[in-house]
Amino acid sequence: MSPNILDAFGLNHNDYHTKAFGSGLINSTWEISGPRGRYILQCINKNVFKNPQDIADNLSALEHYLKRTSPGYLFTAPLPALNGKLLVEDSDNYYRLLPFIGGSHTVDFITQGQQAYEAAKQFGKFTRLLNGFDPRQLKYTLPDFHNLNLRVEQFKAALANADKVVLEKAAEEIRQVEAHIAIADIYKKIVSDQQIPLRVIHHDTKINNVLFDDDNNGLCVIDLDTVMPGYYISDVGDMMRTYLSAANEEERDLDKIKIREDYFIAIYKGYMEEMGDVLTPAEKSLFFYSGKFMIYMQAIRFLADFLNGDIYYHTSYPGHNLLRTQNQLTLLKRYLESENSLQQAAHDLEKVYAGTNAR
Ligand code: GN1
Ligand code: MG
Repeated sequence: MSPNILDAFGLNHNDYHTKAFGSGLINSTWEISGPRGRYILQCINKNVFKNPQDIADNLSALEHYLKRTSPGYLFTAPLPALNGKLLVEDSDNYYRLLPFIGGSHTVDFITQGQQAYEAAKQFGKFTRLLNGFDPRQLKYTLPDFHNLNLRVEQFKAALANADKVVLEKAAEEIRQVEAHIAIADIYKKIVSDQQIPLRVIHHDTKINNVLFDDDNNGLCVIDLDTVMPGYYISDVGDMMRTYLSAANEEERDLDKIKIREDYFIAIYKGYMEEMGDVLTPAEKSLFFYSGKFMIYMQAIRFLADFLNGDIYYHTSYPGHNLLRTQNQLTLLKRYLESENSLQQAAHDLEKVYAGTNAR
């Protein structure tokens, strides 16, 4: 990052200390500290977000709405640069500056069911507070981001274009992805029958996108680039994908991938405490499916990137994306093995959370 970026935000780069912060696969983040306090600086990858102005427009619209309807809600909006714009550009990237919320912290590895509960509650709360906001007012910052139909098409295109050696290396993973295509067929039907409504959805519900206070209560959700119209199965599904197993998507020892049923229950409780009154019966019936949907889609995306020669996700060793694919396929397998007991747990909880008035 060039020091000019800080200057553009009115922070003299000689006075501010910069340190890497967090661990995203797409955007880079720094903590900036100096005379006027602490900030978060984020770099937005131009190759991924083709039109970052859409992000800024979405955030302004949401901030405006929430200020009026939920003034106490902590909404982490970016700070304007000296020229009044929310984004500063150099040749490769866009940058934005956010206030550092004092007394807050993020969590990189989820180690307690309580964290899953708090996070699910924050993601549920976000969508609930925006229930009166027409999602169609938002721009698609990443068009077709969680469109599983398109991800399947991209995977097929990658298959058609991949070279023979790569195809051989991934033969078993390709077979497994094809064997689970029914997961994509269900999605196709959900969309074509308009079974569930569009809502304001976060689309990146990893644990490090939640701010916690010093007592480990959830404060709010952050990293709002992918907030756009979507289906709730994206948010709940990505929580399943990233909270249920103690071993995350980078784990190479696949035996460590196990489903923690108590975390599933925690996600259910946290999310439904907020959204139990809002979701339709059709949406609720897809609660378990949401995990299949997101785990499968991530497996496909990692595999397509491997086949394409690692052009999208940051990789740090050869075969990294193939390993991630194996990891996600293992997670999917474990998740499906737990289906009966997880479905039962959701069913038992449904009576408790249907109609509880969200706070
Ligand atoms: C990317 O940048 P990060 O790590 O928050 C990706 C997500 C994937 C995730 C997998 C814009 O998120 O969709 O789930 O990697 N974001 C984008 O780790 O593609
Ligand atoms: Mg992120």
